[in-house]
Amino acid sequence: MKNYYRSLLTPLALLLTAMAACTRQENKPASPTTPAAAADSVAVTAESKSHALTGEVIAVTPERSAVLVHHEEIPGYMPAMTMEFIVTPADLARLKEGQRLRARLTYDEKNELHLEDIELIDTVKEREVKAAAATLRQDTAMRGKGAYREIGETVPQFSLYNQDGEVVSINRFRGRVIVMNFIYTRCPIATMCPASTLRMMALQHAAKAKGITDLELVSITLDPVYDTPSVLKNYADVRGIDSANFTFLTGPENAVRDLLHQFGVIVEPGENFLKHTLSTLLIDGQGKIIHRVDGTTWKPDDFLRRLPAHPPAAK
Ligand SMILES: [Cu+2]
Repeated sequence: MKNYYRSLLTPLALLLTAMAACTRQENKPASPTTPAAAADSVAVTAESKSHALTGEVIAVTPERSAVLVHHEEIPGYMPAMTMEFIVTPADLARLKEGQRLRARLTYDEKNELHLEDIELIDTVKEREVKAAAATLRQDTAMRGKGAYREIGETVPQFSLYNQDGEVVSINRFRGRVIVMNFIYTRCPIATMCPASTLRMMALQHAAKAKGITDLELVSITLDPVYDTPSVLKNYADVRGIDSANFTFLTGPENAVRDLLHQFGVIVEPGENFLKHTLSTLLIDGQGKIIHRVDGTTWKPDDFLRRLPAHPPAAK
């Protein structure tokens, strides 16, 4: 583990130097003298002119192409408040008072506020996901220092949203073998999340070619605020991912944080970047972790060989 971190120090230092050179704001990178903090680091260089927002429609004002929304706190940016936002004509036509929504807050050239990528929140589903997050929170807190799930242990219970906005509980995959990893869609380092997704796709194709029908690929986002279901759907679509047995999951920040904790994935948010480690896990049909590889070196073939007994290959 230590060597693994250390081997990443040089690319990290190069990356951070490059970032400092090309961003206007000075980011304060983690000191490269602390190996744990300097784990697989990546940068999100996207302008901070876009923020994830969750709120409730208070009024629709077509004459101004706007909606009045009471939004929740936007961490690190703005407290909860009621504000007017410009929306597209299509959104204007479908939005109604009392609806809960998730959207991206952006500014135009005139510094007017807009809401984009609006997703209506199903309050029944939201309650289910929040309840599961509360249970997970309790479980993580109770386990304390023992929260990390070792090989041989069972995965925690959780419910998140998939790329179609459906609530997916881990129990849905009972009886099926899961290969799980953790990524985020804006990861700019080709050898990190993008490569991990390509390997998941390669594994999916290889398993299909071998006639394996009980495999599920699950990618949980490290960046749930940005990676909403529609962002994940777009990520899957542009890569031509077959979603039949490849699920992307997102959900409340606290739930994702607890899962990362239990699965031993480290994420450290910076001002404009996320630093994170990578882990890929193999979970059997009873929810038991049977193999894991930390870092970027996992091989689809290795996981394919380790899949537990599966139906005979189609001839
Ligand atoms: Cu990444």
